[in-house]
Amino acid sequence: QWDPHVLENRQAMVHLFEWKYPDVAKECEDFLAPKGYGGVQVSPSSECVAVYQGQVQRPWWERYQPVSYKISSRSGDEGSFRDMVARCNDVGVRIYTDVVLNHMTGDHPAGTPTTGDSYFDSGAESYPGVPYSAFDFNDANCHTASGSIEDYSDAEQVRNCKLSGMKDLNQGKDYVREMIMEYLNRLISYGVAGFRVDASKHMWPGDLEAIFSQLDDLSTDYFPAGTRPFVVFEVIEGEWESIKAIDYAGIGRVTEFKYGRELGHSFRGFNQLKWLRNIGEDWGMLPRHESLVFIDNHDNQRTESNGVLTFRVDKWYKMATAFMLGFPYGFTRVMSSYYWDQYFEGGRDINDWTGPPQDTSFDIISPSFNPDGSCANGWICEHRWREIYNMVAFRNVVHGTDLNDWWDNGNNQIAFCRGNRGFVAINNEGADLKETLQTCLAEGTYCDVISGSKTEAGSCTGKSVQVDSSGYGYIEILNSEYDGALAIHMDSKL
Ligand code: AAO
Repeated sequence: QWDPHVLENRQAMVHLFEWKYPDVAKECEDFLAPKGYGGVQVSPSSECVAVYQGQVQRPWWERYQPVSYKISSRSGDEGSFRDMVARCNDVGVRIYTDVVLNHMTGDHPAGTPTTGDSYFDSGAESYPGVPYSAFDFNDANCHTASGSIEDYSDAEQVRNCKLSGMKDLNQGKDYVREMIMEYLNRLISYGVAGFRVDASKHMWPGDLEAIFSQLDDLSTDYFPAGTRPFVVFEVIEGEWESIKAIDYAGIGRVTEFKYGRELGHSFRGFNQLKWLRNIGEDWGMLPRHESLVFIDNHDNQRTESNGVLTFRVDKWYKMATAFMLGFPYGFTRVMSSYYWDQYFEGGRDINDWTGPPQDTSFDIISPSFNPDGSCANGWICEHRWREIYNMVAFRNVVHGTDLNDWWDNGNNQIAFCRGNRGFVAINNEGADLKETLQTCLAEGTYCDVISGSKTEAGSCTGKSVQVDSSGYGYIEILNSEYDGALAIHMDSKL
């Protein structure tokens, strides 16, 4: 349940946030497989509430309020979901579905529309599309005055009370477990490789273990017999809270939020890059084989945009991503976003609800692509930025090696090797980096995959590095350059 079941030479996944399933399928074929991405996290597929609340018209977050486990959302229906899974698997790209199992909807007036054909009555806690009724919820087990979580330091409340007022399912009940397992097994039968389990912190590890240990093995249409589903539990470990990410690591991987936050902190200049040498377990993070890491996710790119790095600070973002993809810690997830206009009031972006690019009938608009492969019409597609997809290839090439030959200037210029297969340098100093460094690579000329790419004809569209017979090469990253990193590897040899 820790293994993402990617192909051996594909060691990163991408979160195609709010993409439609036919677009994901096409992206697997046209871009992800050729560039070496191993898998895709897709937004929740279950039927959910369709939110129209004043200014807030079809926010992205409606998908975190399910009304049933039918596959029916703005990303597509059951048919398009199945087609996507098949087409991605056919080109060796895995699909991981975001699943919302902790709760159903918040309070909505009677007659509120859904993304499918199910009716629901939040007041009566009636969700006939599953079906769930009031008996299936945790109300009797929650003892706060409001019925919602009031104190995050109290694990009992966090798990038995409502998260943001949403009806909290009791996963301790056999019936609820059965409904959830039927849903997850259905997704498995279609060929998904695993799940991102939303709001896991708000469910008891024992209940999750009961559910996830009894699920079917993955479909033998695509995986060897006896393969267990990959599971990543979303747990945001709060410094002052009693619930720890490690509490969930015994049943699957866990999101390691500290990693992206620490990188944000470092690249923004609050901590010298030289300290990153041993980021990971030594910094109190999860064991690397149990953690999923990312620079930002769909939540904190909205709520912590002064802390974590996002596409809006692109130079730092690409440097931090290069570090993450170059560094041997955790299974890596690349975020792929869409653009929205921020508007801050009282320190909060009041537009943070804004949904994906959509037409006047609120249907999601497919991304379009510029001649250079980048996305247009509102989609950011960080995963299509050269500096990022070339570092995914780097990670694939160096997979199986550890870190060696770390160098730093005592401050914000760093470099390191991955075995004798790859070398990365990063300059976040207010000054040029001009050093002759050990690259650990065989003698030859290498194409820097950050400033350019190695072409099919074998030339380089960016800078190149000359490596001598003892592995040394002259490395230059000027402060004025567009990108603050440089990376070369075995396969970028010219
Ligand atoms: C919407 C409306 C609400 C309304 C509700 C019901 O916005 O006003 O009441 O509907 O009608 C998303 C949106 C929500 C939305 C919801 C449902 O974000 O705004 O509510 O869909 O439509 C906690 C959870 C974590 C959760 C996160 C957002 O633990 O699981 O909140 N993430 C997932 C999804 C997310 C989704 C849901 C769950 C719900 O990724 O998209 O919500 O399905 C602290 C706590 C964390 C807590 C955060 C944020 O974290 O520790 O547990 O996460 O605060 O509240 C430091 C601290 C750390 C702190 C962090 C804050 O670093 O160390 O402790 O900063 O960023």
